[in-house]
Amino acid sequence: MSVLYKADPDRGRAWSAIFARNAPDIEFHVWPETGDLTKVDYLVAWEPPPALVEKLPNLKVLFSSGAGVDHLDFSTIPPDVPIVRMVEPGIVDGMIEYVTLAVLALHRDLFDYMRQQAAGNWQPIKVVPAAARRVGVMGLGVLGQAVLARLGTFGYSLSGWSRTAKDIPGVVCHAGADTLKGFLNQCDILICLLPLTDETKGILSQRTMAALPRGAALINVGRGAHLDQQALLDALASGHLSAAILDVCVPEPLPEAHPFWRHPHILMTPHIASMTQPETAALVVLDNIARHRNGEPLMGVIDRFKGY
Ligand code: NDP
Ligand code: OXD
Repeated sequence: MSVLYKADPDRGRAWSAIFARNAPDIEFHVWPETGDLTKVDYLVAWEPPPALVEKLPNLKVLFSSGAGVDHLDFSTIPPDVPIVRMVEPGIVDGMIEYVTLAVLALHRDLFDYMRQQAAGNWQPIKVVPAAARRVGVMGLGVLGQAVLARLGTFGYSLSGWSRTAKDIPGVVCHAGADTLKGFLNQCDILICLLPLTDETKGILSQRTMAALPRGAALINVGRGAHLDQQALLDALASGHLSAAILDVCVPEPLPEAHPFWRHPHILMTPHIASMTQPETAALVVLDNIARHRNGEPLMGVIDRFKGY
């Protein structure tokens, strides 16, 4: 039994130690050390080289080392090989922290206070009660729902949007493209936690931003390709949007001269909102390998047709 890990090498060493401790019968190889490729049963990967999968004739399951699977080219993965995305507590906790931080920063006007401090200006801004701040999440999956549950503890007025209908206590849920405008009309802070698919690419468009109330703010923790960058610059320039917090962009990193870098109303972070944590993720993959060996259903298998 052999596992090949092709993702962050530092974290790979931690994965290797966890496998050695918990499943010494499984060979664990951290890229670029691969062992005999014809013996690889399971691949754990982030952005694998395009030709890698065809060199693995005995591949049984492909595990994405992240929650998203948009970095994989499905056409290179044999149809009978399930693709499993990462659903693990470490990613969830990281995303809850990041989005909570971002919402609180926007809600409590930190952008304005940073500008005021730089200008030597001591000027209180009226505090908006949390119940009067409407926070909306696009994507009501594992991460969207976890984030909403935590935001609910602050008392925000919460809504969410997904492809299929949801019933989440304390959250006004909208489903489907026809409901998008109505959902956006009610979001003072919009959080994108969608997967990147053919349907969601470019969804943070001029039209989407125009549907938000004047002065709204955007948090993008989905993927950079969700966002129309020029539309954001235009919306900030006109004052229709007040601020954006972006953890993802295209390309990553942005070129040095890109206007986002020094924009006074944009805060960027280098795709760190949440990260797969070896301590929890390796155990989740081990559990899935055990399920596979026992002929049980795997957790987190994606639907290639939907793209997530
Ligand atoms: P899930 O697959 O659990 O949830 C995806 C959600 O998006 C579902 O609610 C789904 O709707 C909804 N959705 C998908 N397509 C559409 C559509 N066309 N219209 C409306 N809703 C749609 O994913 P996760 O919550 O685990 O992760 C979401 C994304 O977060 C990842 O794909 C990744 O891009 C990003 N991410 C970013 C990280 C970072 O550090 N910045 C870290 C981890 C993830 P339905 O429920 O109806 O199927
Ligand atoms: C992920 C990510 O998809 O880190 O897990 O973006």
